[in-house]
Amino acid sequence: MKNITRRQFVTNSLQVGALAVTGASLATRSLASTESFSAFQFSQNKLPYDYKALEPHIDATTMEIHYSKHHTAYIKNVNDAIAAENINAGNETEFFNMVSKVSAKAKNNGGGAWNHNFFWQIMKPNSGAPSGKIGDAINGAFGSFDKFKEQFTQAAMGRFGSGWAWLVNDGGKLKIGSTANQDNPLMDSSELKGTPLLALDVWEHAYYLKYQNKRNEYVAAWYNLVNWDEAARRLG
Ligand code: MN3
Repeated sequence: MKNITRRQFVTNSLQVGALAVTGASLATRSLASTESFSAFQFSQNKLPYDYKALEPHIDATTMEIHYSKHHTAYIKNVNDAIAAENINAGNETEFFNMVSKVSAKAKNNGGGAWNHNFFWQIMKPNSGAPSGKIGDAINGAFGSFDKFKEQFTQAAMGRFGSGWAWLVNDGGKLKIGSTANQDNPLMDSSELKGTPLLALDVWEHAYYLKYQNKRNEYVAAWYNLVNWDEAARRLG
């Protein structure tokens, strides 16, 4: 008797399941024809160097966990949220322009997806001081590279809890600031606005294995890794 009941239950469930699938695909089709639903999804850029390339300043284990666990999870979670919420953005810019209207899951993971793709790109092994047009821009805006580092370090150290320090180009003016959590200057909700030129991840997951509570040592070491050519390219 129990077996028959169970079999009947399974059969009913399958029928309900089939109806649900039919209903969902009809809904998707009608949405696609009336609202031109976009299938934009974030993707994880390939790391431009191997995990140990930034040693001794950032260790290989931190890089591996940061890239393959944290960043990968942000990408998956934002894409799940985009699909679940039918977020109709055509690209990253549109997504961040409407980010105040999406769920916290979509916003936080979308920020995490974009910020880390950017972060990997603006680092490289064995960098030095900025030169050429980005050097001139830094000197013009902050007085000197040392004064820039002082202000940027303050932004990174002053961010309480998790977040990011940024150098942005706001309409031709270079500015330093910070954001909480995975917020970034592209978000419609962000107080700090502008085109990102540099970013520094100050979440503990970015440094704790090697530096423990010494965020200041991580920030100081990071200046050896800044990809100034990439910052110059983004300055335009
Ligand atoms: Mn991170």
